[in-house]
Amino acid sequence: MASRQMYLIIAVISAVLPAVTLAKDLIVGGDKGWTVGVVDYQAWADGHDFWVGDKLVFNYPPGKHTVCKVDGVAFKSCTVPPANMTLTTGNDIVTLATTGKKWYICGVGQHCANGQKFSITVQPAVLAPASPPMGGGPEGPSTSNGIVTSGFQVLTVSIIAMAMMVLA
Ligand SMILES: [Cu+2]
Repeated sequence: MASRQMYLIIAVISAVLPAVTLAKDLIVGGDKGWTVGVVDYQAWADGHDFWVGDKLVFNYPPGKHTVCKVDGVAFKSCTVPPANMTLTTGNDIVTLATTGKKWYICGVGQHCANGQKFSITVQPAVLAPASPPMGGGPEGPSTSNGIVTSGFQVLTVSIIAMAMMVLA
């Protein structure tokens, strides 16, 4: 009986929580924006969680920088893709549509070589509510460290705890 109620609670939480986590806009570099020589973008990326449905916002004066999505090899070598694959508006919004590793660089001059680049790991929008809050997950993203415990996971645990108290 009790376990049946738990399943019901988990089902309800599964249905509700993804909506809570959707559509988060992340301003790359915060109020410094997308620039060169000022922000450690990898440190910025490592300090955030990225979920499917989130948006990356690149703010910069048009003409000063660009945004290129590249693969891991081009990321390392700072190889700039063709112009038609480059974003240039100065308010470029990239929706994270799929899970896995993504790499972004600036295509102007030596900016990438000078640190205007970062990689992220995008996680699935729906996280199994039963997974432990500090567990790191089966994917074990390289950016993961103990500091990054998302509010989402805290919320999940809180809701489960409250639900259990109500039914106790
Ligand atoms: Cu640049």
